Amino acid sequence: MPKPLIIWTYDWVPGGKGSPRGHVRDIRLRWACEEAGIAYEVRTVPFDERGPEHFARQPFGQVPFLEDDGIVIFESGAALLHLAGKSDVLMPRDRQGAAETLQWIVAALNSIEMVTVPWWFIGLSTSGDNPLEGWMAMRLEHLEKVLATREWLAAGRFTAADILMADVLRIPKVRGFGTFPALGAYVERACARPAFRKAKDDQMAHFAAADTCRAEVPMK
Ligand SMILES: N[C@@H](CCC(=O)N[C@@H](CS)C(=O)NCC(=O)O)C(=O)O
Repeated sequence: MPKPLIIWTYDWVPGGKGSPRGHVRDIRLRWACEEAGIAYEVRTVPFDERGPEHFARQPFGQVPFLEDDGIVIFESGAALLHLAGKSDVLMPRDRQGAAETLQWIVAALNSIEMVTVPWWFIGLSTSGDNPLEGWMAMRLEHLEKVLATREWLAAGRFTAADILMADVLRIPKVRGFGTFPALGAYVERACARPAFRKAKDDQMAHFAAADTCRAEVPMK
C-alpha cells in the first residue's frame, strides 16, 4: 500500500480582518489532491517559532511543502507539478497538452503572481493610489483576452494550470474584475468546483480548530 502523501502547512495563522485563512498556499495542493483523488494527510509546522527542521525542508521558513514517500519538495508550483506527474487529471500526457499545462503553470507564477503579490502588499501599506495598479491592469487585460475565448487555460480542459491561475487570481478578485468579466467568470467557475470548496473548507476548519487549541492552553 503506498503511503498517503503529506501536505505540510502552518499549525495556525492569524484570523480576523486581512487574515490569510483560505489563501494559505497549501490550498493549491489540497485542491489538486481532491481533483485527482490522491490520498493525503495534512501536518503542521509552528507558525510562531520556525525551527531548523522546518528550514531544512523549506529554506525560506514558508509553507507549503510536500512529502511523498521519502521525497520532500517545496514551492507550491513545484509541488503541484509533482502531483501532476501522478495523475493525468492534473496534466494531460500528450506532448502538446502537457506543454500547454506547464507553460500556464509558469505563467501563473511568473507573469501574474509576480504582479499580484507586490500589488497586494503595497496596497496594504498605502492609503492612496497603488502604484502597481497600471502593471496589474495590463496583465489582467492580456489574460482577459485569453479567457474570453476559452473555458480553461490548457489542453481544452481543466488542468493543474487552472488550479494555480485561479488561486493566484483570488488576490485581485478582491478589487473586483469589473472591466474583466471573463476573468471574473473564470475564477467563479474554478472556485465552484467541489474539489476547491472541499480544500477551502478544510483549510478554514484546520485554522479554526487551531484557535480552539490556543484558547484551551492554560494561561501562565
Ligand atoms: N513561492 C512560495 C511562496 C510561499 C509563501 O509565500 N507561503 C506563505 C503562506 S501562503 C508563507 O509561508 N508566509 C510566511 C512567510 O513568508 O514567512 C510558494 O509558492 O510556495
